Amino acid sequence: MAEKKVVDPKDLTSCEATEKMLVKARADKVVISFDRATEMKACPIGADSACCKHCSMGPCRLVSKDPYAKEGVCGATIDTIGARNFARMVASGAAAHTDHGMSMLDLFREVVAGKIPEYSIKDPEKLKQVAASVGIEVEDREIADIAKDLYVELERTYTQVEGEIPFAKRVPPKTLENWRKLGIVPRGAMREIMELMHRTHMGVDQHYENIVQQCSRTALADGWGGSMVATEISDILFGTPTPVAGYVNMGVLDEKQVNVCIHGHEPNLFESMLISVRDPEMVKKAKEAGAEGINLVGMCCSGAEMLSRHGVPHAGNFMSTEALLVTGAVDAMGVDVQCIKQGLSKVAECYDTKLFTTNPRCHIEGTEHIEFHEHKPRECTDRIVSLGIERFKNRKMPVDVPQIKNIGIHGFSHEYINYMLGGTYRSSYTPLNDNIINGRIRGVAGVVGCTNPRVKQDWVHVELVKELIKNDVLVLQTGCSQISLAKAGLYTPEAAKFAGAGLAEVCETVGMPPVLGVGSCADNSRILIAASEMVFNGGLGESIADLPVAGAAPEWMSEKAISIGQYFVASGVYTVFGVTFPIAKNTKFHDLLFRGLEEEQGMGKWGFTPDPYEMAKLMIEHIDKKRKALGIDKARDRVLFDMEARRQLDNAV
Ligand code: NFS
Ligand code: SF4
Repeated sequence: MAEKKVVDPKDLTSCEATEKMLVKARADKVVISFDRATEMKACPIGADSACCKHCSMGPCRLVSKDPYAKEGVCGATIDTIGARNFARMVASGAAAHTDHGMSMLDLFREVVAGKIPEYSIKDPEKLKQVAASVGIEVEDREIADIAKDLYVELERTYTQVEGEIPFAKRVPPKTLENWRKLGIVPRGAMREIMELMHRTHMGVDQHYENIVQQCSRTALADGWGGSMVATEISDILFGTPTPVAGYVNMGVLDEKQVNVCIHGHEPNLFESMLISVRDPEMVKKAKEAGAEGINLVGMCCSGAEMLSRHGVPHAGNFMSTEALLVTGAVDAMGVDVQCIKQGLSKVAECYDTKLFTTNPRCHIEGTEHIEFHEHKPRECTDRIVSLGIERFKNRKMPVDVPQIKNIGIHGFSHEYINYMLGGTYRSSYTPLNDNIINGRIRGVAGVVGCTNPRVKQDWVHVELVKELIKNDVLVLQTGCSQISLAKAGLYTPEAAKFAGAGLAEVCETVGMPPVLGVGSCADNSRILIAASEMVFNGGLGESIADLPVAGAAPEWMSEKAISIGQYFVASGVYTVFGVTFPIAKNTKFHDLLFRGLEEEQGMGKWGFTPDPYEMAKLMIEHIDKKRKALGIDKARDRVLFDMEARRQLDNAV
């Protein structure tokens, strides 16, 4: 039998805590996804999406080295096959976000109808703002009436058969005009996703350009639809984030307390859990079991959302979820939907952690299911806590928690950025625009997305972001990427020292970190809104495509990331992905995504490189290209000269 390949943990992750737990897992003979990734050689044909199994005349494999050498049995070319596979990723990713958003809207409807006493409208101001933005009358009206109207209006985001979705009203007019010209303003998400699935069925759409058009429309139904509704409704129900200090990393686990972890994407499960762990009865029970208290921590996106909204400690991102259980310190873990590795089930069993699925959409074979019912939310969360307390009392496993935690400031919603920059009386994006125009800030980048065992965990995120801020690019972040940088200590105002002189000056004046965390992946919609505000404020062009901005998902892995990428591109943003890009090079389809969409359709375009320095270079070059087109490239030269001149003066003294 061949020797198993063992990779040095240092090459698999730059997260010290995760590395320690990987070493421990190996010693304990427990396999986690880092080692499964080494064992599983990625299929090179699949990696390029050069295969099709859409019908049983196949599966058909085209050789990606010479993509036009062969065709599928039905005659499908590489462009059709590649575009169809890509489209299905968009459809699945968009479905995940929009189904999540629809759950939030279901919750909102029930809260407004007074059927869930546990929740209420926490942010009536935001309710009014959102309602007004979609044309609902808000003056002199009861909150409950506005809320009812808003529900009806936002439901169209999903169900509308004809016409534009409500949040199309928030899109800068020039951008919207372009979408209308291209026929990609979304109708309801259900319709767009259904049509995309139909078109990618065997023998339907066999023109890659036409498939890509529906990809854009579907992805926009996610970004400006489902995801945006998820964000706005969560803010209305649970509060709009404002900066809050919070800890990240595995050191947030506390050996002396009952550790409860929530991992997934739906804030309602987490919000209810927060109420459960604070219930004096529950705390009493924990103390009777010998614990000092109950310690609630988050992981992945709902974790990032709770960190941003309430400062709830965050234990780690996607590639740390199994590793966290290896500590032996997690007494109970509740998961809902998305990015939940099936492997957690076995690891939980090995370390005697109580693992529970809670959402009817997500069961795991061999894992106990305690359903979370939105009308009786605490039934589920109380039970998870009780079983966690039970496990604490009978802890059998040795506990080994890496004592590493990092403080940072999180929770920069679009509303707060507005306020922070402009102050209460003149809250606006004008100061941001001014600082971009005068060149102190070169541009804005969104760095988001997953971690992936095919690359060294966190490393690509951290190196990329450091490179960007060093070059005066302000970085907005969400999801697992936000956690990577928080672990690297970039979420403190002091991290301004890593920034270039211009950006550092702005950060110091405003007292903000050079990297702003805005929440979960669904909260990427906040970045879209920020981009629109930059357009509305003036001086930086008329459409999102004119802005000196760029996006990246350097360690992406999920189909959701592809949907996000496509909606950023369709919105006008140059978006660079790392790890691998799931289409064959040297094809017409590739050329369309990587060039044509920008040059021929006035959108953004895709980019790819696994290398963080190259990625930063591509993004900065794009930002500079846009600055030049706006005629503000000279301003920046002057600022740089000023800085240099100042330094020379300093040296002379
Ligand atoms: Ni986004 Fe969140 Fe993380 Fe990636 Fe998964 S948790 S929705 S998909 S892995 S950032
Ligand atoms: Fe092959 Fe065409 Fe069937 Fe795909 S749809 S499996 S390319 S025959």
